[in-house]
Amino acid sequence: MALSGSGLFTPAQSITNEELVASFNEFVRRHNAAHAQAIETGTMQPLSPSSTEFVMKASGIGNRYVLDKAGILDPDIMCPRLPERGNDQISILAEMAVAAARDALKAADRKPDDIDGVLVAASNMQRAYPAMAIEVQEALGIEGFAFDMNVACSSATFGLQAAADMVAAGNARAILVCNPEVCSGHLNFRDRDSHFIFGDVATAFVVERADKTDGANAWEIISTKLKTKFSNNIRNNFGFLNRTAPEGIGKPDKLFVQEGRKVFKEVVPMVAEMLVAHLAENGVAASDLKRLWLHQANINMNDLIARKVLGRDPMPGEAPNILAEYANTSSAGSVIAFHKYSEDLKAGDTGLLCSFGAGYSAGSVILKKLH
Ligand code: CO8
Repeated sequence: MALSGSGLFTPAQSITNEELVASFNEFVRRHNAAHAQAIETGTMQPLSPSSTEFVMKASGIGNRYVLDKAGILDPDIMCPRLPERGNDQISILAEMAVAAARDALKAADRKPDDIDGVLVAASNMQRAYPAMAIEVQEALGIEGFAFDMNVACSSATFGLQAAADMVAAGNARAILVCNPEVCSGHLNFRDRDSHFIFGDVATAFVVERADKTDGANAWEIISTKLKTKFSNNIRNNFGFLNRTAPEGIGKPDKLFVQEGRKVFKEVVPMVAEMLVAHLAENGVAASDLKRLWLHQANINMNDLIARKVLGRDPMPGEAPNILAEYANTSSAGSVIAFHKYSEDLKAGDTGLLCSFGAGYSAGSVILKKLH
């Protein structure tokens, strides 16, 4: 099996740390002013400001692309404003997925006629049904089947394995996997601990038989390994049952919530052990790896995982990081790193694509460049 071409859609608007922190701090100033009396009498704690130095140092994030900058930065709104579209118009998630998919199809030198299945694998779907994947399938004019799947930040690697298995079983000649992530739609921009973490983007890739690839940057899928282990440390309780308990509607737990420190401490060893074991099972030595396309959540986390896998500090460019420009883009992060930093490698070179996140979930994919 092979990953025979990848694609990327990057929104036109972006927000720097300076802009985001200025908006957050204005919200804090207004909030504390409005509750000055309660704060004065000690019945309410004042909110603390955010800082660009903290954000860069703690996460490596300097910027994020978003679908709507104005709504996010308005201290009265602090949420993207994406007007509802009629049912006769393509939905936002499908539109982003289609843009990335066209790029991936071109890279794989494939036409919609060559594809038998579409997966939209992402952290959040914008509606329950019909599946976004079927909308993408329709927009691209693809025959066959399509479905959505959600494994949070690991959606792309889980989607890759699902696609590879279906192609290997002979159920499809080729499958298009799309990862549209509107993280700004479910990020709490009023939460100091996490307001800076996420950005919007879409990636896509084509999976087909290795002996059928025509793409100029095609990679054989040597092996995939997936793991999940239940944890409440990254959670979002938004869902269709919310209206059955109206007292909870609009509460912070209906957006992204995490215990960042615990995630860091628990996920680094889990992922590092999994990657090391996966490489050993496939007889791949760390010294054989030309590149690590790690999940892009936090620079310190990535440096630690790269060090544990390689047994030394990564050399510049060896474990490329896109956090400074894109922030955490959930399932799309490691695919962006792959998309931007894989073409320069030679046929026969080996690389490791990896994801981790809510669930917990983690995915590892060993790739070898075909041509
Ligand atoms: N500005 C200034 N100071 C701050 C800020 C801020 N914005 N936030 C916190 N601080 C302060 C804290 O109050 C604390 O102060 P003190 O020491 O006085 O108590 C100090 O800074 C240190 O705080 P932390 O210990 O929380 O800081 P860390 O160094 O741990 O960094 C991170 C926080 C960046 C969140 C870090 O813990 C991290 O990145 N952890 C891993 C997170 C991760 O990988 N999560 C994966 C989630 S993604 C996923 O699975 C997909 C979900 C679906 C997508 C959802 C889209 C919205």
